[in-house]
Order: sequence, then C-alpha cells, then structure tokens
Amino acid sequence: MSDADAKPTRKPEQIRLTDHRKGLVKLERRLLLRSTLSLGALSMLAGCDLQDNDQVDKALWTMSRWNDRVQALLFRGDKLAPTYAASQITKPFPFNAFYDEFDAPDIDGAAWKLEVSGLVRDKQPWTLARLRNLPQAGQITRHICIEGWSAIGQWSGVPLKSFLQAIGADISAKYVGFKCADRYYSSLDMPTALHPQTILALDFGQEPLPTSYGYPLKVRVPTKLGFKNPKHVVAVFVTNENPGGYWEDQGYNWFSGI
Ligand SMILES: Nc1nc2c(c(=O)[nH]1)N[C@H]1C(S)=C(S)[C@@H](COP(=O)(O)O)O[C@H]1N2
Ligand SMILES: [Mo]
Repeated sequence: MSDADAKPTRKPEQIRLTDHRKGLVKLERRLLLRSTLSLGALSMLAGCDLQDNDQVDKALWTMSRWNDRVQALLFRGDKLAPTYAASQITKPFPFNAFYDEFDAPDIDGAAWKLEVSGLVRDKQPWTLARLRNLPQAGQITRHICIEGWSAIGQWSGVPLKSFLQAIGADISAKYVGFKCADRYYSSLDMPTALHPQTILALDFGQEPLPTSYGYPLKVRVPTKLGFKNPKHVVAVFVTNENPGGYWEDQGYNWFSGI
C-alpha cells in the first residue's frame, strides 16, 4: 500500500510557515515515507500554529522521537504486532473518543445489528448471537493513540478475515469501511483487513466490551494506530473507493501503521 492511496492531507501552504518551512517539508516527507504521520497530524498533535520557532523545534523533536518509538512498538519485522502476557495488561485501561466518556453511545445489544454492504455476496445483517457462533480469536496487544499514550489490553472476537469469508466479500477489492453509532467512521486496506490480528472484537478482558470501549463491537487492529480501531461499529462495507475516516479526513495519515 502506498501513500498514493492515502487521502490528501492539509497542504503545507495552508499552514503558516516561517523559516522552518524546509525542515517541516523534509520531516513531512520522512514521516510520509515511513507511512506514519502527516504534517497535519503533527500540527494537531503539537497543538501549535507552526509559527513560533521554539515551539516548532520542540514539536519536531518530540514528534520524531515519538515516531521512532511508535515504529518500534508496532513493528516486529514479521508484520505481526507484539503480544504481551496477561500480567502486563494496563489497569485501568484508558478511554478515548472525540467526546467525553459519559457520552459514549448506549447500545441495546439485543436490538443491535451489523449491517453489511458493498462488494459482498451476502448482505444479510448480523446479530451478536450469530457473530458469537463464528470461531473466536483473542489477543493481548498494545493500543497506541496518536495523542501520545499507549496501553496494553485484551480483546477477543471474530477474525475479520473469517467474517469477510462468511459474507462472501470480494477480497480483491481495495478497502473495508466501518460506520459507528457515534458518527465515527474509519477504513482499512484489504491486506490489513485480512491480517491475522485484525478482529471484530466482542470481548474486552474476557467480558463483553464495556460501553466505553465500544460495545457491542469494536474493530481491533493492533498493527494500526488507535484511531483506526473504530468502536460501536454498526456497518461494514467492502469497496474500491477509499472511505477515509473521522480523523483521516482531518489530516491524519490514512495508513497510520505497518
Ligand atoms: N466510535 C468511535 N471509535 C473510536 C473513537 C471514537 O471517538 N469513536 N476514537 C478512536 C481513538 S482516537 C482511540 S485512541 C480509541 C480509544 O479506544 P478506547 O476508549 O478503547 O481506549 O478509539 C478509537 N475509536
Ligand atoms: Mo487515539
């Protein structure tokens, strides 16, 4: 997957640049080449307007160190995200969303259905019971948020690959998109969708996902940054048009992972 497939990010000209322009452009190229973050993400993460030179310097250094650390945490050489022991699970696990925790959608699992559309043979919606009847897989992996924190958690559920097979998805298509109950949305390239560690997580810590962490279904993708792990998913679709995502469409690099 190349950056040509990524959604266009904020153009550098739109950000007020002083004499740091060259450095920033070089850094952005480096970040993009390594398939991680864009300049837009950097400016958002740094929380500065990229005009104050001292602030920019600080942001660049923090960012490039953070970037190296994230690469090291995500990448093990064989394209599998590192796994951990149960004793290493972070407690309490942090909550994050574009709203406060008490605003997380309260979903009735009995009424919930997972809609299926796009390039698939069987568009019948799925109930929780039907999803639980498919073979389940678990993992203890690290969730890395672009805001600069990470935490180890335990998730289990249906490997997305088995689900795509069950619905007769065209796996030669380019993307799998997800829509959530809270206006959030995201998407994955097909190789990541078929990755053995990408799961439709129903459980967190061996219990049904709590409301905060995405009840009743969250896509757990340990090879990607946290924002590419949509919670409260209500629809899955297969497509050749890049569906983008909530943060992706605001300048965060679409690929954001390995
Ligand atoms: N539906 C939905 N999914 C979401 C988000 C969101 O705001 N809404 N935020 C994302 C971000 S940025 C992060 S870091 C993780 C946080 O997941 P957690 O609350 O389980 O830690 O959820 C991701 N998935
Ligand atoms: Mo995040």
